[in-house]
Amino acid sequence: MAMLSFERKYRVRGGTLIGGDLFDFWIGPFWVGFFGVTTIFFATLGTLLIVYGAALGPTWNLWQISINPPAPEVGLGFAPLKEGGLWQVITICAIGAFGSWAMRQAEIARKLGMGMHIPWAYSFAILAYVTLVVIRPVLMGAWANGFPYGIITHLDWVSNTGYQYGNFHYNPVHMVAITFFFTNCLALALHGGLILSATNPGKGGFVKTAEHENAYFRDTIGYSIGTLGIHRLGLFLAVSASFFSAVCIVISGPLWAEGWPEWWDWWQRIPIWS
Ligand code: 07D
Ligand code: 07D
Ligand code: U10
Repeated sequence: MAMLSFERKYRVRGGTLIGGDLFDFWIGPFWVGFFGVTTIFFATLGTLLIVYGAALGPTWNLWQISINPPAPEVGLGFAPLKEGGLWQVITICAIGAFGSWAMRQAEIARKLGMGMHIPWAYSFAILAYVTLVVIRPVLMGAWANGFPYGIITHLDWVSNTGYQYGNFHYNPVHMVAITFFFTNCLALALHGGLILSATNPGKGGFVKTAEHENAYFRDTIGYSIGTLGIHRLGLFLAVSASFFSAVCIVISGPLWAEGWPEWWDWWQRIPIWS
């Protein structure tokens, strides 16, 4: 692959955390690095195990393939490969691959002398996943509480788990997480719209500056968060969405085992009403 004009300047050795110069090279557009090798290792092994699980049957239909966690009786023990053991090893591979990817992001940030914002942000996605397949199952005493690895079956898991708590919409932390997701979407639409409207004015128009952008929002809502601020806000909203998602599911079961609508009974019992 051709080198882009800036790559000769930035593609230099150094900054690795592990492995020194050993893996400090590029293959095509990809920097390799120690954690690149561990990513490829875990991702390849995990994918091959999913294919093996699919080969065991009963279907090759991509949407219906499912690698299920062990039965509840297994508790937190090891299961035979064909009875949930595959799910356990694939989970280890997934955590290995996602963790390696975060470390790879950190090494590349170091190589370029940049901040650690991206690896930290991605770590919150990993946290949500680990909460679903490790932390909550451990707190509930069985791997069976993890979600199955299948395109349709993981949707069934979300629905079943939701209805297990009556109406999951009543989970107050689910409300907070959803609000962060929606706000994140609004903020990105506003930001994308604002940048395009200022910097891509169409034939014959003039490119506008940050002053125009600030003035636009001051005119509209009386306040502008600023050009750096909107990116801080975006990162905060996105990370908070993942964080409160992790919280909303980890409290379902370990902290609150009834229906979520019943949780709101405290509201009825406030003395002020009587
Ligand atoms: C666009 C970046 C690209 C990533 C993509 C995903 C695989 C899986 C595996 C055949 C935004 C690649 C997919 C590698 C193939 C096998 C075994 C990211 C972008 C394109 N889900 N989920 C999807 C995962 C959970 C839920 C789609 C992963 C939780 C609902 C895809 C995980 C809960 C809906 C997918 C995960 C949940 C989906 C699109 C891990 C709560 C949908 C994802 C590792 C979070 C939607 C058929 C997307 C859909 C969908 C992947 C976890 C709920 C298959 C990898 C258990 C309600 N999920 N998901 O675009 O169409 O993400 O489902 O935690 O409606 Mg899911
Ligand atoms: C877990 C993904 C991590 C991904 C990683 C990377 C690869 C590589 C490679 C492409 C967290 C994977 C990478 C595989 C791919 C290449 C090359 C992200 C994760 C590490 N809900 N609900 C949520 C809404 C209902 C229920 C979260 C809305 C019903 C349960 C979010 C609605 C019931 C759970 C959310 C709604 C119900 C959730 C999901 C509306 C069902 C969870 C986002 C409008 C009857 C889950 C931590 C998330 C959760 C969750 C939104 C409805 C049940 C806030 C908007 C009422 C059981 N729901 N929900 O967590 O919190 O992303 O998970 O109705 O477990 Mg809900
Ligand atoms: C943003 C931005 C901005 C930009 C931007 C962006 C945010 C203003 C300046 C970026 C945004 C975009 C480009 C927009 C689109 C992005 C999305 C919608 C997000 C979703 C992204 C995707 C869906 C794409 C996902 C693609 C991925 C993850 C790449 C997949 C590639 C790999 C898995 C390879 C990774 C490479 C590695 C790990 C290292 C190198 C390795 C190899 C090349 C392979 C060779 C292997 C080895 C050397 C190791 C040997 C292997 C071993 C030991 C394993 C063997 C094991 C066995 C079991 C066999 O704000 O600014 O503009 O652009």
